[in-house]
Amino acid sequence: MTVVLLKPDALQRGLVGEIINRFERKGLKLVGLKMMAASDALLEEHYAHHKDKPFFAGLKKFMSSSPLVCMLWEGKEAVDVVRRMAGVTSGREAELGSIRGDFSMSVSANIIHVSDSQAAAREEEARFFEKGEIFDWENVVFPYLYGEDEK
Ligand code: IDP
Ligand code: MG
Repeated sequence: MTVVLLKPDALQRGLVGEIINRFERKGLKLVGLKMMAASDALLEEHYAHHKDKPFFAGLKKFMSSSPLVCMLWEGKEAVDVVRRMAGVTSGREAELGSIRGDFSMSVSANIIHVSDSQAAAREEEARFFEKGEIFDWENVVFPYLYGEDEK
């Protein structure tokens, strides 16, 4: 399970469907989806590693300028797969074909947040989702998404 947040630039630019489509086509399973207005307190916790950086005030302003679209995606090695699909932090440096590489020209307005480790994914799941907002549904195409030895 990994956490994906679509940032205000994704919502404003009408990229929400495009991005969900990429994860669906890849074969990831959507188990949580909602919109949320990010509070200052939530952003201070989520971006604690940047709290003392000069760009922090601007980052908070950007992240609370429109709602976030929050998602939980499940799949084998989902954290790593989704990280690679998002691309590196700077949209200018991100590989073409990645979400940031295809849609962003910026280090800050870079469309998407994704969990960067299993531990971060667990923390972020608890930070952004209530238990009742997570759905354990059976994906009937599962047998066709993985090989016998991967199930
Ligand atoms: P990540 O999102 O690729 O994991 P982090 O270094 O964890 O990158 O930074 C979190 C977010 O903070 C970035 O996605 C970006 O929106 C913003 N950010 C990071 N570095 C800068 C910067 O140098 N200037 C402005 N914003 C930044
Ligand atoms: Mg990060």
